[in-house]
Amino acid sequence: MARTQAGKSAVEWTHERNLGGLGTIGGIAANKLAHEADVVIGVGTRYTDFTTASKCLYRTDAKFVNINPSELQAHKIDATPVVADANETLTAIGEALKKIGYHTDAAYAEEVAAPRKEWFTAIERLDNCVHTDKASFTPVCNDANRSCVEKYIEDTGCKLCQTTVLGAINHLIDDDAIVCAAVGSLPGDMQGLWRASKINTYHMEYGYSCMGYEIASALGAKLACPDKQVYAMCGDGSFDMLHSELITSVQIGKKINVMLFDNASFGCINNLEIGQGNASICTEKNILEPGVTNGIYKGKVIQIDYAAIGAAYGCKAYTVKTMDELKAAIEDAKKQTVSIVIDMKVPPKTMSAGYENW
Ligand SMILES: Cc1ncc(C[n+]2csc(CCOP(=O)(O)OP(=O)(O)O)c2C)c(N)n1
Ligand SMILES: [Mg+2]
Repeated sequence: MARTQAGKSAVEWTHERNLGGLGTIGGIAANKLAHEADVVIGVGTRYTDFTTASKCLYRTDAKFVNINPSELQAHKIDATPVVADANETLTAIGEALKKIGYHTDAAYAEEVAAPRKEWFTAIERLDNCVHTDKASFTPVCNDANRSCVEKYIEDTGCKLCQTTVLGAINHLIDDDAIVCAAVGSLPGDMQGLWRASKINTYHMEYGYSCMGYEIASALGAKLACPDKQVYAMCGDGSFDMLHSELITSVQIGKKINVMLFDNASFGCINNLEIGQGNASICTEKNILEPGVTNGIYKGKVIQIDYAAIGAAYGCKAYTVKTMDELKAAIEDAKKQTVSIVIDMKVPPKTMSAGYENW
């Protein structure tokens, strides 16, 4: 059982057949099995490009069965279409299998359990990345612009790794809290690493990668589920582009929590830029040095006080530079009734990298 971004919290992560997120930004376990699958049953999926890794995720002779109430979606990827409600269809299939006494054989169960374990190991490692010193630290995205990590640490004094912060948030917020995200490096981190303990607690915009959807969607989730804590997982670039619903949330008294990962860059775009052999042009938030005209910004890292921005809007705001500060901020934020901004300073290149499928 592998999950798309939209289906992420349809099944709890603790389910023994749950292999986590799949696709271009998915995790190791789901992608490994997807490569080998002879039959793929798509439940409600639209097979977006990220889910199929531009169709290279699957065997060329794999057969597809698509259960989807939309005929258009059910016919995608040359599938055998089942135009029907997913719940009713899966219940009917379950009953039919029960009648013939079908169960997963032990060898196949083992085949599924092994990569699941591998997924846990990857999560464990990324939950615990610590920067001690340059010589002993290898960032997860260890590319030709690797020196931006130490530059960030030198200019800001902050060195919490992004995946470690995300893992801590996963542990610290309530199990039934709703997390929203949209763009940047966070959808990849969350598709690969986020553990959704309860159903319907994960909302990701990942059809169009729409910057600025994080905070707007968090307010929408809060209106739909007023009793839940809602967290917008947001990059600095996305926050810069659009966060006006934060003001609306204050205005209408609907509390949302903005978890702002400030790596002072369009981090994922910088990774792609460098990965394609380019120079780092216009994707790092450094000051432009006098006389430089080639678009390469190598002056001091711009340190934006996002907590001050949040406070100016009337939010309760926190700046986080250490793990203790993160824990204290999340716990204190739970007690507040007004919207929250937690400005977390994380060096670039400390997000997760791709697994098996780009
Ligand atoms: C409206 C819009 N403009 C541009 C892009 C291209 N784009 C995707 S991610 C990204 C940078 C996001 O930066 P940030 O939010 O700081 O996330 P990070 O990668 O640093 O985690 C850009 C420019 C987009 N997806 N949507
Ligand atoms: Mg960023």
